Amino acid sequence: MEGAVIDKDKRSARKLMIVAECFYWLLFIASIMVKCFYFQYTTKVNTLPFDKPLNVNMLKSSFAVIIIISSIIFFLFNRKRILVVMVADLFLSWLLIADTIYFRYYSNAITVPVLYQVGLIGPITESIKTLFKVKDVVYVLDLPVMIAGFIFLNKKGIEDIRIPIRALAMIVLVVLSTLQVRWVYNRAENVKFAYDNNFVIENMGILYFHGFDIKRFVKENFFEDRTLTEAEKNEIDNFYKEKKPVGDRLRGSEKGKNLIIVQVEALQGFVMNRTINGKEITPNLNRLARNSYYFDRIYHQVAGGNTSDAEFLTNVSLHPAKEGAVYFRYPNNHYESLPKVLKAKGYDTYVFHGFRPSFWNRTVMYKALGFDTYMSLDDYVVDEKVGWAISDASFFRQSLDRIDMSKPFYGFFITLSSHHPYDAFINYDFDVGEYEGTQLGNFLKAANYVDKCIGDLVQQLKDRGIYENTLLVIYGDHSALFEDQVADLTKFLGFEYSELEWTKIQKVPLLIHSSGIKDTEPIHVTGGEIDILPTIANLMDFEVPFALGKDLLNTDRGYAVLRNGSVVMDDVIYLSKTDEIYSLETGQPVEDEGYRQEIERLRKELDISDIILQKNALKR
Ligand code: GP9
Ligand code: MN
Repeated sequence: MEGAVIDKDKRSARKLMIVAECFYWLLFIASIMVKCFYFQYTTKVNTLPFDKPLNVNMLKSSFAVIIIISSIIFFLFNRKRILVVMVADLFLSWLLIADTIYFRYYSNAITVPVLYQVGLIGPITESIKTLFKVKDVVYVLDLPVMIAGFIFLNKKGIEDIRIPIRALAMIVLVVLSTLQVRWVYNRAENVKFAYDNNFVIENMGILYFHGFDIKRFVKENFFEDRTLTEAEKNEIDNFYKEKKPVGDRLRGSEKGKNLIIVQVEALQGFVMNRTINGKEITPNLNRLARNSYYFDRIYHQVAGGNTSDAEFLTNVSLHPAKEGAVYFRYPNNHYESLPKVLKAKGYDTYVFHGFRPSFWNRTVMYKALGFDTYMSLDDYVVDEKVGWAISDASFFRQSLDRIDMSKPFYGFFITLSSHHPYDAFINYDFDVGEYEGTQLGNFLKAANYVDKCIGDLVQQLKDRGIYENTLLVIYGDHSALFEDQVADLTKFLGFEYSELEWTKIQKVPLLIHSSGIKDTEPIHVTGGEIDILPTIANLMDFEVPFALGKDLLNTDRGYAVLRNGSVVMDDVIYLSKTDEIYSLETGQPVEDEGYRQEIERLRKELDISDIILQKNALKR
């Protein structure tokens, strides 16, 4: 009789424990879910309305990730599981608080590389107080209950659950949740994940993003051998030793001036000095080119990082990564760069780009490149919108306002309005005749617009009294039109499509202008974006021993090594796809051992650049 009563008591005590434990798990899942939800909106990664499909899917994915975490804890920890749930709650709350504060400052969530970039977190410690908002208390509201609950359950004794049951529960939940995550992933615009971490967060949720980031970091750092071997060290040293300057013509002719570099979005070379219906497409650039070192055979060398690769080529004079974007893959490397060199010479260094700062991982990468000031979309007043964001006209104006012109400065301006597919210019007033309504036509209008903005920029430099003392460099980042536009483009430019002809038009204009450069002829030497830095260094009289490019004004033989392995020289072109050399003049294949050897030697530049990136070799 007594035994039965004790049994009954035990059973009800056990039931109570099960209910209490279920409640504890639910509280954990619900709290983290609420905190994730709060994170997504307080950082404005996701925007209203709450019920739009993207937001609903983000929540589905977030929920699934929490279930995965919970099931793994349940399986692994048996009687310690409640302790681990509490620790997980504390840890995830801390992580989300850190993400929030960091995000309010940098418009990015914390990534693994950031964790050991103390320099980057440095300035934020000052502002943590100001960045913390009262409503962030959401992150800690559940903690007292979580801790008290743990003490209570622990005192009562946590029940042992057999492995098969735990394993079964975990497998079922992990499989279902993973399917849910995949489902959301497949519905997201996941190609964009390569450009911007915030797209991942927006579509998949912050917890998924951390998993994604850890996976990427582990792959990059533990599955790739990143130690520089003695042989590689020698290979790099020998390569640089052989790269001797050919001359010092114009050395220091622009010494001590301010430097403004304008990287123009999608400014492909063929628009220069060309008319349509009797009107110049780029009258300002054409005029400027006649008073500049104007290079008309510069090939873009970008790869998977597109715009960001062009920035990297210009400021570091290394090739971009073979795959993916160097800005995402190697933000932790040590770089020697144009901003660093000029900073050491007493210049203030600025980078300006009117788009979201997480795009191409710019916040992180501009620190690594050594820019003092980065003005991003967060810092501009979007008083005029064209295409993706602020218009180039307003962008130039507001950027110039930001510069302290009483000191020597380097300003790197990256424009945006003329971004593919150029729809923003459909109604723009510039007559493109038969190309009206086509993508090519819209691009020509975009080029005309950005040309006008550059004309205004030069006028503003004059009005602000810095024109005479500024070296102005302008170039396009990459091509404007893909092969889907080949029909219009071949008609417009009057050529017949072939791999060779297509490669030949992958050029961007490069103008180096200052008030002292007058009545010039175009310079036809072959080069690439990688050559911009050494060319400026000669004119401004500083050293860039780390640069892989050449000084375009002191070169006896032009060439450009493209990231796909093709090589363009002054007279021939080697196409990696066909492994053939062609004469640029006749388009006919050329078989010549001398060329082959020279091309092999030039292509070495890619290997050296790859080693430097993969092995962080400039750190030495
Ligand atoms: C966005 C801009 C465009 O910030 O740089 O990048 P893209 O799509 O040309 O690489
Ligand atoms: Mn671009």
